[in-house]
Amino acid sequence: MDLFIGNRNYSTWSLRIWVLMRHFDMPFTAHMLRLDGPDWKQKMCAATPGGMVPTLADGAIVLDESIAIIEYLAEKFPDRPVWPTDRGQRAEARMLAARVHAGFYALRENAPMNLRASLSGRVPHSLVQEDLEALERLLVPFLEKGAGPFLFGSFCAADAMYAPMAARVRTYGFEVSEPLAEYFSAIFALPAFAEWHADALKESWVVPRDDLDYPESSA
Ligand SMILES: N[C@@H](CCC(=O)N[C@@H](CS)C(=O)NCC(=O)O)C(=O)O
Repeated sequence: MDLFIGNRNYSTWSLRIWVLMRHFDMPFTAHMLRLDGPDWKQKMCAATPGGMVPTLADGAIVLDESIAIIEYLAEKFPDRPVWPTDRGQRAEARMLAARVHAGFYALRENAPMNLRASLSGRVPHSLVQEDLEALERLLVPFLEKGAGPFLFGSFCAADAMYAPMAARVRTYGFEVSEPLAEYFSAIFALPAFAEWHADALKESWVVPRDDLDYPESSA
């Protein structure tokens, strides 16, 4: 399988699928398509049908939508617990994945993932407070109910979907409750996430629209 990803420092959607595939030891070759530089979009469109990352290509099957990719991988590798094995938990995990796929716009808009940056205090809390409170309401009951350290005990696709939130909270120094802080630490400690993070730190490219310290984006 071929997985097309964006810059590791910034690409939240790529991170989710890459970490999931790496964690569950699914065979794939990653191809990085930069989200910056001249003609980046044309280059992306030349490499993938939709001009988006992540794009997963498995022979003639080409998918560029994260939820569809996750479901495809879950079916292709039924021996890997991509979703919890319990039916109720599986439904809840899918619900949590859908919520972050289609929500938390204030956090996404105002606190773009930027793994190598340390921008504590740079984003006014008022801009993201509602989203942070919604995150607490949504995730903490699952964290308190289970044995941890992940939402349903061991790592699953729902956790992959929330990994960029862990990154945002750390980069911008947002305050979160203890259960959420512990959960985000578990995500950072996951070997697959740590590998992605280490590779992100080696990148030097800047995506101005996602970098609050870059002059063009501070307008
Ligand atoms: N709905 C897509 C979103 C993917 C997405 O927005 N990817 C960004 C990079 S993180 C992208 O390809 N941006 C290129 C563009 O918007 O032109 C998914 O779930 O995978």
